[in-house]
Amino acid sequence: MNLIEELKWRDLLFDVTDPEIGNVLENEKITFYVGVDPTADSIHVGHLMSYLVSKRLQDRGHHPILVIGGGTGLIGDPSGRSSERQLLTLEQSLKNAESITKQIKRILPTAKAVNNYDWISTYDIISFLRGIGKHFNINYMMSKESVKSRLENGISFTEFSYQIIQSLDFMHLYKEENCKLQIGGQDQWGNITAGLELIRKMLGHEEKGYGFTWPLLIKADGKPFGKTAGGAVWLDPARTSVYEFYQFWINTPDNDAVIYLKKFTFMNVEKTITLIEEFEKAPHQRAAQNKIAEELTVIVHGQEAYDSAVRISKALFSGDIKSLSVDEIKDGFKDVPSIQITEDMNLVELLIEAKLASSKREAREFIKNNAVSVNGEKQNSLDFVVKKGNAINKEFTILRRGKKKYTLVKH
Ligand code: 629
Repeated sequence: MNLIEELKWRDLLFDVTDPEIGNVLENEKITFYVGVDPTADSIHVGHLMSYLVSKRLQDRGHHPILVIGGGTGLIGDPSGRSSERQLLTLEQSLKNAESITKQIKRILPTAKAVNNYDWISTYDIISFLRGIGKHFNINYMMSKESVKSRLENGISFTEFSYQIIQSLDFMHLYKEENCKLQIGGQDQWGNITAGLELIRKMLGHEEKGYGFTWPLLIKADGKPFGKTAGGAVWLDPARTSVYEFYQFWINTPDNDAVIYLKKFTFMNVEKTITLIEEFEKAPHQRAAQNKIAEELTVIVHGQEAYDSAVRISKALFSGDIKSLSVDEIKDGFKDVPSIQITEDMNLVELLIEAKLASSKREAREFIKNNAVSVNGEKQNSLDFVVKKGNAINKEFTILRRGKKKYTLVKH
């Protein structure tokens, strides 16, 4: 299977500007690019596809350029948005660009990363309007989905102009880096084709660039990919802990698992097919989810962080939390119900306070039946007192009733 066939098989091709790109990718090693705007100081799983598709191209010998939109981030892409964006300050945009660059370089360590502020900021208004603006027809610009869909509710001249700025990037990279291809999500089609147009008009009609897009990811339940009850799933471990990131993938519904396996993992096609068969025979064993979670956690956070996430998950499942570090416990118990106590407390009363038992009688039953553990150790004495002095890090105690019911007690 060649690259384009593989991308099709994985359902990663939505549109191509020219079917000839298949042969180009087969016969040449080309430079290509993908861009991101630094709207926050971290990217989230919704941005991941750019770098995973780039990795697939790089693994076949093509050369990625990662454009971090310190400049375009100051303008605001209207693509896929129903309303005007809040403007970023220059300081924010450049600071965000810096931290996003680090994240992306972890995924693609050998790729070249550039900030488009470096060239966009050099244009003055007269040379921009005369030299670039003359190549853009207003009707053409208004026919782009990103603009057309906004005409009723309004769009500023700033966002309207965005496609020109992204086109400048493609032309700049085409000229300076011999970059022949731009890739992006489905919503980027208008910006990518505008760039190709500018390349032909300014650099000559014999010049040939390419573009392709991948489809927007929609979950089997119709909801957008990448959002949980807690909001976006970020790559920055300070926003979304590695354990939460791992759990996000582990919780992939069975209905989405085969699709994710194809789109997100890097096993070759044969191995992927074998795993799909295995998964479909025994979905309860969750082979697909485990593989997806493993590969993505390792790619984004590294092997050690992945091992730690697995350790936390196993410990939560088995109740053996003694093997965890304080930080691992903090990560693993972040979403577990918690209560605050100000004094040492008898276990019977504490179980009621924690809503793990509904009465003293029930609490005593649980304790006598060996169903209660404190910090990973079974407690069957009715007189047991939970003390701050014995708390983990002198901060918290973990109560467990039965297999699954946990409460984090904060002292
Ligand atoms: C300068 C900036 C360029 C080329 C591209 C860009 C960024 C682009 C954009 N992309 C989205 C973003 O940054 O806004 N104008 O949030 C986002 N992208 C990933 C996928 C996307 C797209 O980062 O392409 O389709 C989401 O799946 O929306 O010279």
